[in-house]
Amino acid sequence: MAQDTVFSKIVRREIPSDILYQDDLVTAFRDINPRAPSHVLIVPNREIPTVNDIENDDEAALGRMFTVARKLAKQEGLQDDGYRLVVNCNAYGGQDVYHLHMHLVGGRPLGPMML
Ligand code: IU
Repeated sequence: MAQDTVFSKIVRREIPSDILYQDDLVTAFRDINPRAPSHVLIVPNREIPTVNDIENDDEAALGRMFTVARKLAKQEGLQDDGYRLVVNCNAYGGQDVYHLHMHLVGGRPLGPMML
């Protein structure tokens, strides 16, 4: 399947991005429109459009996203004050880019979830 979201292009380093981490399963880069002092996106290298499209074989990449989130939260100095991890799905979830991604957001009090 063709991989042509903007995030796939970032994963393949075809367009510039501030990549903080990359391995065989996931890539992490700074959000282009940060909503907090630290705002990093962690994506599986495979272009999974939404949470609805996750397959059993994706479990390793999805687990890696959390361990990378933990490492980057520490690297960004967020671990003691805390931070938020968010995954949006489809229109009502506020998803804009259809390549599954985890937001790592911190560096200021974030307040309650908008639910
Ligand atoms: P969402 O969960 O799909 O709504 O989040 C998409 C995020 O991707 C959003 O925070 C954008 O600022 C961010 N982003 C980016 O970092 N680089 C890009 O080229 C594009 C979107 I397009």
